[in-house]
Amino acid sequence: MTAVETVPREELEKLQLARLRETVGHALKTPFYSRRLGGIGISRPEDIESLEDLKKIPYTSKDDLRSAFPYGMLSIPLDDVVRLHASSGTTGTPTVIYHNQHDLDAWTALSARSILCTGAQRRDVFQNMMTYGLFTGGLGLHYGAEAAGLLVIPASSGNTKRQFKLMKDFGTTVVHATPSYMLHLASRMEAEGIRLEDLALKKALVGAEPHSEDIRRKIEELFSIDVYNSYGLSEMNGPGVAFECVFKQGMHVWEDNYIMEIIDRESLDQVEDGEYGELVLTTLCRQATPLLRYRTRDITAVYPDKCPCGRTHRRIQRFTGRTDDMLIINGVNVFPSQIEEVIMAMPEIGTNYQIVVQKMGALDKLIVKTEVGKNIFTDDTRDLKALSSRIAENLKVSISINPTVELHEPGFLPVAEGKAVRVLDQRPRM
Ligand code: ADP
Ligand code: K
Ligand code: ZN
Repeated sequence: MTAVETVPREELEKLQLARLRETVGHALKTPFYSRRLGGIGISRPEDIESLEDLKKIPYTSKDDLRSAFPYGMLSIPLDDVVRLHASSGTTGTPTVIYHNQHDLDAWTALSARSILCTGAQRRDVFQNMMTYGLFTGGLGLHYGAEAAGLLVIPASSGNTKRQFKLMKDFGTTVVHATPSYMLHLASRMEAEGIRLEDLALKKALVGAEPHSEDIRRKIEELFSIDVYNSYGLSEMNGPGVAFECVFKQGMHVWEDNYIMEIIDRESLDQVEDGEYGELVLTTLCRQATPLLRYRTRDITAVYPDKCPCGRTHRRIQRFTGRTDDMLIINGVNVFPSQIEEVIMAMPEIGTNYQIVVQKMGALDKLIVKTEVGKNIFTDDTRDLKALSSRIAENLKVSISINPTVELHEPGFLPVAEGKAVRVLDQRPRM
């Protein structure tokens, strides 16, 4: 355990204040924040006198990030940027986070800390089954696991057969995946001829999507392993924002790297520890894209008591939902507005559509139903097939998910009375 994980709260707050000032200094170099902070009389880091002063700063939203696209929130010269990650915006414009080497090193240290916090060790073999790429799930913990000295298998997501083979061949002891993928693996085990004894699995780190305590227990029983909850979001780097320790009672938010606030979703005022509200985070160790009071839209509560592990960084509860309409489909974030944008851009398609999300086995399935002109429904189904694959391709480009597309005659879908019910999330409630 690193010393900062158990630092007394008073010292932790001093460190937060010093780092908040630095962060405000970086933020002032961005067009977006120089305007915003200037508007409330903050023009130098020293204008932040105490942590209380953070409350003067307006919240930052995903829309702010989008409106600053591409470089409005960048605080350093492009020459010094070494990587970017992007996640879906509410429409076609993604939200982009830039990193310099300092930022990546800080993130690596955090994800190494997170992995070690679950009791993983140098001798562990870590199979990373999260997607590598613009998503942060893959690369985020990859570098952390290497820095922590584990043997990393950069398997990326999908291809169940190969995942099992890698696990068997290299004696994988720790995996990183979405909880639904873990359940999917379990359901495929018998068909793939894998017995539990063939595997050396001890732990799974799961995140990127909401899941219940029951799901955790189910995965633990199916594989006879320990499962730890992992939270992150691209805007705050990615995985490594909050992680469970071996006590598995909530996730420690790494408060030396983030200032955490929980706010009432209506009044936007801070709630007491123990009460549920929206998580708001401020980066403390990021130079290229500092974010002040970022509204995550994720709903959680702080555990009021101390963790038996001795860490002083506060823990948060499992997330109970979001304050916006974002869907999480197999760990991938999708806004209904992104789907609408794709559909509306295709002249062959009418204006009525429906988005259905279901469970197919352990995994999520996205079905997009649209109405098209009657004249396309002839005995020759080639046009229909071509159109639905074109819609599916366009959606895949926009949301990185392969949907099932259903085309229907005009009048098939329910007509909207008042507010249209366009999204049917039919997955079981957790
Ligand atoms: P990641 O690849 O780490 O999931 P994204 O930016 O794609 O990052 O998605 C972040 C969002 O995913 C969060 O805002 C939250 O809604 C959801 N999420 C991530 N981890 C968890 C978790 N452990 N439990 C519930 N939801 C989570
Ligand atoms: K996600
Ligand atoms: Zn703990």
